[in-house]
Amino acid sequence: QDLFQAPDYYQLDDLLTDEHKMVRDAAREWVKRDVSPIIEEAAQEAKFPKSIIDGLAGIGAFGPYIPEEYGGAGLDQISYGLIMQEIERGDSGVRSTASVQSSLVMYPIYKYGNEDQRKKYLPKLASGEWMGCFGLTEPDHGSNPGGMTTNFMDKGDHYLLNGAKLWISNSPFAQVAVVWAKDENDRIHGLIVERGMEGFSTPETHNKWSLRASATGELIFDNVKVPKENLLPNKSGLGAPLGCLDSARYGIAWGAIGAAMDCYDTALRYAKERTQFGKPIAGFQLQQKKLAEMITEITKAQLLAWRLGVLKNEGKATTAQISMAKRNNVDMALTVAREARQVLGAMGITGEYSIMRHMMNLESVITYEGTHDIHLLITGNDITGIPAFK
Ligand code: TGC
Ligand code: FAD
Repeated sequence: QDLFQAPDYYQLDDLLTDEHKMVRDAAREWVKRDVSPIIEEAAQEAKFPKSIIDGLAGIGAFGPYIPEEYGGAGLDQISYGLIMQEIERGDSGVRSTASVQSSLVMYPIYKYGNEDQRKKYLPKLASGEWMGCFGLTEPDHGSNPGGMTTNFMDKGDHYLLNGAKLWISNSPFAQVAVVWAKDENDRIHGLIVERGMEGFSTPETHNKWSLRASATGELIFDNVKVPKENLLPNKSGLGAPLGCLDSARYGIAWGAIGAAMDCYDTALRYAKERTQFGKPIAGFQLQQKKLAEMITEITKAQLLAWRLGVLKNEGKATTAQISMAKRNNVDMALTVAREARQVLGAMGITGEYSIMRHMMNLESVITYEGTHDIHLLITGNDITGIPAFK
């Protein structure tokens, strides 16, 4: 990993400020030093490496764009994207941990919470003292979260929460869960549920072949008494959780580029070193085609992410634009990973190299935060005005 070269085929660094480059380089250095050496073993053992939490907080990965008064890093959206890119160069599961904490836990508390909630939770989440998770998906409602059945009733001095969430990143160890549930009028609200509340449990989901270094689990609510002050008061309806997804999906559009860069970089170096039939395999046209297409697609994805970042900084990025970038860039990364793995031949299937791990991770990334199909339908809806979801 010492030799990692992030491809910059179109001199995109010229579009970045000194602050962007400083933030990115700090993240890159940390990933190289503290993530890359331990991540393969963590993935093989299917263990979330808790040792990285302090480091993630240190590079500003928990709430990069949350204002400093709440403990966030107060950075812009391009810095946020670059941090996600560098983390996912190490591992998509580590980036997941940061995405969830920032965009799915801190963001809703910052955006939809009141001042007391912001002050109570955000600084502890920014420092990593508390870790959070986001409960939207249910066993019977994945792409269609509006159909959720998790619900709460007003019991006077508290709410009574019942239901279950599935496939929840960070759930097995999170202290705080932002949970989406329906009230008696079928209106969706966000509730902050804390570990230790009676009737709340978080069993881990085992035997994943993907995102093995990220802990995934359930959230089970069995008559959980949630204090009334834990309801997020400033937004309700399905648009509230979907608004958080906009922010996380944007980060993933950048993150996937990092995974692709690592696969490309590994394949390029291997192809130059590996000799067959008397010459480096990089000298064969078939391998050059793979490598040339990888760098072309990475470059296109970088331009898409950068432009989206500019729009996001200006408050102009639409949900549909974010969907297009998430869909394109994750698909690009998965294709790059599959091609890169072939360049390495048999070596590509081992844990000696990161490619197979990236490839398996990206199968989750192309599924969560809206599947590849759902993002296509979001674009289709945007350009035709006709929703084809139902
Ligand atoms: P639809 O009728 O289109 O919309 C319902 C209401 O929401 C509004 N809205 C939005 N508001 C803010 N931001 C957005 N992005 C919004 N998109 C829609 C919309 O205007 C409407 O408002 P109103 O006032 O008219 O009621 O809803 P629908 O039920 O038809 O669904 C649309 C669809 C399919 C696109 C949506 O449900 C969807 O995106 N489904 C995918 C579900 C998903 O992405 N789940 C992700 C779970 S979290 C996760 O995966 C974390 S992984 C993290 C990690 O480890 O990194
Ligand atoms: P389904 O919705 O059942 O979809 C199955 C297939 O049908 C897909 O190919 C889909 O594209 C297709 N499909 C569905 N609807 C349509 C349609 N209208 N038209 C055409 N095709 C359709 N969720 C959270 O809330 N919080 C988390 O932290 C979280 N972390 C996750 C971590 C991991 C590792 C994974 C794998 C998932 C995570 N998820 C999380 C859940 C994730 O968001 C869902 O898996 C995803 O939204 C898809 O839902 P589903 O798996 O139920 O698939």
